[in-house]
Amino acid sequence: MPANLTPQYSEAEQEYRKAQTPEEKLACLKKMYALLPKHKGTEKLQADLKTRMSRLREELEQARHAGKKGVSYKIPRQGAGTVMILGAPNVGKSLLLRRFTKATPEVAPYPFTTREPQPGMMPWEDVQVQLIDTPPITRDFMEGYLSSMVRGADGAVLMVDLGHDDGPTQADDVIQRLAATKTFLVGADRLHDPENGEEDFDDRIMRVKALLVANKCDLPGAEERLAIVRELYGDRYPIYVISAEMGQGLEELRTAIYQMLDVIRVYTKEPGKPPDLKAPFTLPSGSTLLDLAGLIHKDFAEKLKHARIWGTGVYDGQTVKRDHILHDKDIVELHI
Ligand SMILES: Nc1nc2c(ncn2[C@@H]2O[C@H](COP(=O)(O)OP(=O)(O)O)[C@@H](O)[C@H]2O)c(=O)[nH]1
Ligand SMILES: [Mg+2]
Repeated sequence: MPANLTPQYSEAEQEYRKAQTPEEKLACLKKMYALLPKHKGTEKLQADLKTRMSRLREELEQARHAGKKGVSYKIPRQGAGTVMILGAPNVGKSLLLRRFTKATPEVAPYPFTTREPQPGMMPWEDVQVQLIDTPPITRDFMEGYLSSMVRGADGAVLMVDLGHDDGPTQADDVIQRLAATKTFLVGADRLHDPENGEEDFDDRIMRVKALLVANKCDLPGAEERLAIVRELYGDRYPIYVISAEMGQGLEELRTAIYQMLDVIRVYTKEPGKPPDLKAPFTLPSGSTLLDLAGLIHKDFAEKLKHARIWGTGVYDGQTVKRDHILHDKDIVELHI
């Protein structure tokens, strides 16, 4: 340690040792540098402080760039599937989440109330679907993290405002914004359409099942605007007409959202015991007995010998093999 360092310098140095973040460290180093007597005896220390400061600046710069690209929200998947609620500002996304779930996002008559994605669980019969309310998408702006969230979801609800004249075209802005990130909202029947053609060779392209929800059907002029919506989107998406405010169409929509997931429910039972009818497993349609076993426990898939099934296409308690295709509401007794 060179001589004649001031007590202030030593204090600053102590602070530096305790600093937690790169920002704090940099601030302390700056202070130390300022307090350091500049003469030949401290030259080495001056150089050392400068090196450390420039390293920290680099580190902060990199973090800032990474941060810009990578603000992401990790919402753990829950329930039978995850469906994003998408749309322009003020179309009623947050109110829809309130209607279907216990979540309480802010609902307000001005745009950009919702800045962060907000999940909620929507009950449907004996299962739950995860809905995620999102910040608005406009021609000019979409939160950077949204496209990857949409790509990771099982489906999307694209909301259109029947309450004002821009509603129909605003929906197209949402579609285009996402398309610019190679994320395409498509009707379920187009998910694996051979006419998608060569697009299918581009592995950055992601198609996400969507249905279109025309909201605010209670407002004047809604009918005329609905006609435009049908004209513009009717051949691309199934259209559900609702009023989130008044409650029209909500139960049909609830069922449609669940059905969009294309899953089946399967109940399990242990030999000699009644089935657990409270907590079904959900699996993609077309899943086999082996898929179910793997979902319950990876050891189960290996050890599974056969199963008995009560349900569709079998007689009660029929013994089936591992590749048997399951149906909605089957009750399965696994034998390992
Ligand atoms: N008349 C009417 N107003 C609605 C309906 N749905 C939502 N709103 C209103 O539209 C405004 C925006 O709703 P909000 O859910 O915050 O929209 P978001 O920005 O898409 O989340 C609020 O004042 C709601 O009360 C509806 O079906 N009918
Ligand atoms: Mg909102």
